Amino acid sequence: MRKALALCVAVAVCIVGCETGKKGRTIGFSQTGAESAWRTAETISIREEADKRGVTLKFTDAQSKTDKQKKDVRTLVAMGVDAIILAPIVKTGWDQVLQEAKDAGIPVVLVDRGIEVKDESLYATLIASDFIEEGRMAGEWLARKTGGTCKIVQLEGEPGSDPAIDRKKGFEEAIAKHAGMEIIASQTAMFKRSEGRKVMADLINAHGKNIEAVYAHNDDMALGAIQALEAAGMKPGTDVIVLSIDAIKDAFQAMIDGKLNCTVECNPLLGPLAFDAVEKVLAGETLPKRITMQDRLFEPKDAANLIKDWKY
Ligand code: GZL
Repeated sequence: MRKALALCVAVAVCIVGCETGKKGRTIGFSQTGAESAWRTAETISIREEADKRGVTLKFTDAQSKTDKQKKDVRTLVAMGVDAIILAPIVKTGWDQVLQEAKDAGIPVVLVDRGIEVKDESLYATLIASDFIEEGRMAGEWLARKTGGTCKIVQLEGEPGSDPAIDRKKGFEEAIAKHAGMEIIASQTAMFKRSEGRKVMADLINAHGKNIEAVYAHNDDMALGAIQALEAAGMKPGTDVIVLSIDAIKDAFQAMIDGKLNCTVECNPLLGPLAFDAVEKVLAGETLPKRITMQDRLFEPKDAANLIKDWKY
């Protein structure tokens, strides 16, 4: 009898211990900031997944400042977290910081934006969309829509960021095949809606009715540009074609309202994949260097069906 009881107690202690051990993980998440609705959706996805898995999340918000983000990562390293999830504002300048994480035995999983480092062992994997493909899809759509003749203004994302660099590259490669497609102005609006409105107002003052299309690297800037076009008495979606990337719910609404003509998907709900990757790395598994999200292109005809159940 006593032996059976001792065995039960031992088994119970093991279950609690194992469960606690799994739930005892502390993971750092270095977020870029809160520059767009997309970013907010990504933050919610990571937080919700941490809660679901019983993980303690140490969240840092770089407020769109690269120097602060490097300090944030150093703080997480000093805390001795088990792993770091990093959404890097910019592509370059990460070698030293990530070497410190590696030296501390803390693996790094990149989400949503890539980096350029000399030693690729400094991060376990990158979970992100293919931004060149997103830009290409947008450019090819506009070429089809306009028959290959169009004067375009481009609203670019954060300078030096992976999506801004590659969405520009993909779009410009696609339109280069059409002699009649010309980018008459290209300026950053930092992925922000308010900046998109301000920059677009300036571009309207400079180029006016010469503008036939607006290509924005994200929906927030496109929605700001739509406000500026309307304030100038122009009709976004009809006089001026507007296209962008992210496919947030507000973009579907703008398509239903006839003000946005196209948006390319870029899924921000990366929490489950990010924590799957963290758990595999902590279990000693080697991951593929890149896990690429698949993106679709949406037009107004798609919006009404999708908007009701759309998650971000
Ligand atoms: C894409 C992400 C971009 C979004 C923007 O993975 O980095 O940053 O397209 C966000 O909306 O600000």
